[in-house]
Amino acid sequence: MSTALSDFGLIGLAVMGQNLVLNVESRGFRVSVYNRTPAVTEDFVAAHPGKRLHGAATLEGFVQSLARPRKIQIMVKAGAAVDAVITQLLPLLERDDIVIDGGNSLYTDTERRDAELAAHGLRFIGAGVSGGEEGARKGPSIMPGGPASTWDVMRPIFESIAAQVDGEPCVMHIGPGGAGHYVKMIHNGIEYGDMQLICEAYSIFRAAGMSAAEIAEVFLRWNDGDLQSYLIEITGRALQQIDAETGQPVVDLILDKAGQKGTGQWTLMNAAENAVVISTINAAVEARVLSSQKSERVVASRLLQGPEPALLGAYRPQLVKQVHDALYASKIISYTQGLALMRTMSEKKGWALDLGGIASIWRGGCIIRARFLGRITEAYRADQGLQNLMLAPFFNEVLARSQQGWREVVALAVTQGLPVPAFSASLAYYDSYRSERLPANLLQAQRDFFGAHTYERIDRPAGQWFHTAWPEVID
Ligand code: NBP
Repeated sequence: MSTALSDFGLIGLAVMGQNLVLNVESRGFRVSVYNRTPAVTEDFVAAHPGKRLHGAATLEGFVQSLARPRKIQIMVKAGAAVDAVITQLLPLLERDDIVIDGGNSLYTDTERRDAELAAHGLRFIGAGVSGGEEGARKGPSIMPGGPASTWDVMRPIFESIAAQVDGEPCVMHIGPGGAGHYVKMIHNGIEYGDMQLICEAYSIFRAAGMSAAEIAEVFLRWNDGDLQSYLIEITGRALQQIDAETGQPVVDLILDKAGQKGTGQWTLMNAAENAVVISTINAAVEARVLSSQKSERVVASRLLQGPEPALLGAYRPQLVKQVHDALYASKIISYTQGLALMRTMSEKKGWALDLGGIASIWRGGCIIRARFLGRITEAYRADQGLQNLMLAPFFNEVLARSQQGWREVVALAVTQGLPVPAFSASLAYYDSYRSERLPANLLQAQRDFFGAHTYERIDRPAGQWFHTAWPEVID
């Protein structure tokens, strides 16, 4: 066996780890691998003869097999397992070695680990990796945080394994500390929004009496237009899949109870902490929660009244176009909100996030990859200080021309008793944001009435606060 030192090491040979290792090796790097359960390492190396792989049975052997400064990527289950691996690694590493956590870690955990490793003279990168198994193997979108000097060391490996779009790698230095994992969390929140919006479009088509095959055809046609995206494409393909046993579309046989792993909820909590509205993503997370309450919904469906369900078949000629517009406009709102949250956190943490660059590295490799992301990059390149994505001329124009169909779809769904929480939350955000005057004047009156919270007046300069002697209410 060769005694050459490896360029890169990876700990955690589950689905993501294995595929990333094969990707790194395929770019000409020698890779050492280690897994807590040694049989997994042995099987993996044995399954790939002739590749520049070194399987280590012990963590000590793994560390010793790496060229310095060591570059070690941890790809284990997010949470306590990452801390357990770091604790075992610490006594084995030397100054300036680089540890990369490529899992879906919470960015605040990354900040804690960053400080802990820095205290030991080690360099830490919290890197979000998106694209699932296939992305890991063929080219993911990578969102690395940490110091810029560490990025410079890792850049050749990251750029060679990342997805490429128009000759550009889908990786960039996101920012210091936990910025990389933070941006990955927002990516996942946006992914929740995209998926729910697609499901609402599907739900309306179902109510119009369309079959899975007919709906698939619509999605696959949309995939050639401005809605082109990985999620639209896989939706079309999923709807085409036939169950071998029953001959029915697989989608029609799947129980309507969605799971979630937590990154959507983390996004909601972060938005609440920072008072940023992400109502579309919020609706998407909550739709999964309500879907999971299947047995309660079954009981309620027999007890709670709603309009008599009627087939929307009569609307079909215009429905496909209207739903397209509702989906496109709502998607713009979802991204607008995710970007607004990143902008707020960037200012708060001093991360200097390049929002246009982030949209650009999401064009390939990751789950939300889509043609439309290039438009977001252009919008931020044209105006670095863009306050809200909807105000960029391209998006303003799309929203203007989509709004009629969008409104009709939401109105139709509401009158039919068909839930479209993400479509309607998106529309409400659009209408609220574009309202010069909201009913918050009455809200301020209420607050002043019960709590003497005071209010500003429209006929006096801003910053002057007034209180009214409201009448007493006798219970
Ligand atoms: P898992 O998240 O299922 O983790 C399994 C790996 O963690 C195995 O190698 C396991 O070793 C190791 N591990 C555990 Br569990 N506890 C450990 C401990 N205390 N010490 C050392 N190793 C431990 O793997 P995955 O699905 O490949 O995902 C890896 C990371 O990438 C996760 O953070 C995940 O959220 C993220 N991610 C996954 C995807 C995806 O599509 N799956 C996409 C994007 C990001 P063992 O073999 O000894 O049990």
